[in-house]
Amino acid sequence: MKILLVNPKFNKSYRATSLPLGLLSLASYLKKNNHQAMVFDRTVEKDSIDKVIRKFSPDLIGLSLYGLDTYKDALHVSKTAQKFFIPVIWGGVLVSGLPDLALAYDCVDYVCLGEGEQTMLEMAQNFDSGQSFNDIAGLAYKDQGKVKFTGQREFLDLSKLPPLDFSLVKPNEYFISHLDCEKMLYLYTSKGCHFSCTFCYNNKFHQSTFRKRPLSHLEEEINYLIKNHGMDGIYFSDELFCGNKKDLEELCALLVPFNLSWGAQTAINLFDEEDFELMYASGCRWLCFGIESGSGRMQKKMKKNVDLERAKKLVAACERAGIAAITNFIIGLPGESEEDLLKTLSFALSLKSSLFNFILYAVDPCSEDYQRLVREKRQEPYRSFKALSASRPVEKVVRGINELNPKDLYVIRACFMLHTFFADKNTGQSGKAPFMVKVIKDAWASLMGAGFLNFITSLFYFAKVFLSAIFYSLCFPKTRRKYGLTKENGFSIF
Ligand code: B12
Ligand code: SF4
Repeated sequence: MKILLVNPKFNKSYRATSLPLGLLSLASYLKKNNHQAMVFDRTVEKDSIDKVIRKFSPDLIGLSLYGLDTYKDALHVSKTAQKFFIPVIWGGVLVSGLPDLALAYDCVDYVCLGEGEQTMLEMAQNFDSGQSFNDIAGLAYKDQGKVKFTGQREFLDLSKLPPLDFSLVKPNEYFISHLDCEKMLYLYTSKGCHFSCTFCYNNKFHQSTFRKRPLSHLEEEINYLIKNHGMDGIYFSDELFCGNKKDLEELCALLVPFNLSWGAQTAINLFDEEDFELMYASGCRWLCFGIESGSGRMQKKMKKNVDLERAKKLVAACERAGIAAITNFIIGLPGESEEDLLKTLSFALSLKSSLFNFILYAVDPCSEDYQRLVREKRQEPYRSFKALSASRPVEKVVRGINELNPKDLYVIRACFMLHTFFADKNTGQSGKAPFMVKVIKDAWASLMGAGFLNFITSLFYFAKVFLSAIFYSLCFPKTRRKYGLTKENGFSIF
């Protein structure tokens, strides 16, 4: 079977910052099993979809949706496929949680629920033997206007999958400069996470399972990417990076000889102080910790259960070891009170963290929160992707789920955004204002790589974000004082 796997565009100017690893994994598995798979990433390729379909002439077209911004382009591709009478399947985190919304479009024939390697392989095998797809586990499809599910698919043993075949994509298109490296790529060592935070998609998508990939596969991939493309850094995009000590020691031992800079996002509870030295010695230069809230009450409520006192010590130890600690907080959580928010701010300000990431809460359709809020009638069920995109402004998100003032949330986010942008704390190798330098470098790369028009659109986007951050951080001094975002606490640009 010939399968075209398409990564849809986000918007006109945005270039993907990551290889489409999900599609690449599907394509590598299909190729290993003697099917013809092509990955076409509309965020980097220029050819029209019409031209690609005519040239490759696929039997099936698959699209990956992991963010709302992609659904319009996914529709455009699917409608084009329909004109050629080619069946279309949508997959990815977003549609796995909302299959009926995807199937409401006429041009979408199937939705893959959860991971797709084995599902796609069985589709290809059934196609070749002339059988229908309707008894393949892990699918949703329409039957006389009704959505039908073919049943839950077992999780695959990841050693059954081949190493990612990077000859199917153009890795150079995805290099990013990040803190200490210029040619960083996203890779992953595992799938899923055994925790069950109520705001996260993992609970439903991975059913709180955690599976490791064979390290030999990762080693082969790194070797290939260094030798053929000069990769000099890795961002491990695992949900739960290095779930235990043994995994961490084995991974660090593997990474030492490559002499790369690397970083990861992970749960802070998993580490001890001495782990950071081991990680630093193998090239780790940044770690992104999901702390989410400084309120013990909220930690329990969202089943995150970070031990805040321990987290504080570990963040300091991480920085001492020369690794930039990037701490993530979510503000505007369901049931969050002003007292909780004040605790989060006071906790964040007490951290020895290099960089902060304050995210405004948005209900993930795949999460336990979504189910509960809909049940309690505090959240409208999502009825279409269009309605879902329209529900994003914070005023709408916050209304009904907590007692916070949306303006306060904007001010807090803006202050931390600027704080991080200008931060020049010593983070070992990272030098002065690493984020500001990075944004300037990215803008330059965008000018050189993607052309003048793209540069102007990106510049416009950055200017909008930047000016809005300046507005919120300058125009509400009372709010800033209320949350301690003052000069004395290091918010010196004001
Ligand atoms: C790298 C990454 C990105 C990259 C690009 C991702 C890409 N092109 O693949 C960047 C940085 C651009 C990005 C952006 C965003 N991301 Co992101 N991202 C990730 C991350 C860290 C890794 C994704 C990955 O590569 N996984 C590994 C591969 C193997 O798994 P996979 O992608 O899930 O693919 C499997 C299945 O989903 C399925 N599948 C996927 N596509 C298809 C297609 C078909 C046809 C089939 C059959 C199956 C199938 O099979 C694949 C193989 O098993 C995940 C978290 C995670 N660890 O998964 C978040 C994640 C996907 N992102 C998320 C979010 C929210 C976003 C943003 C909205 C953030 C923001 N506020 O801007 C944007 C959205 C982008 C947009 N504008 O639409 C959420 C999605 C939540 C949800 N329920 O939708 C996640 C899960 C993080 C989280 N924990 O909340 N992201
Ligand atoms: S937020 Fe992080 S720790 Fe919690 S379930 Fe999701 S991936 Fe796991």
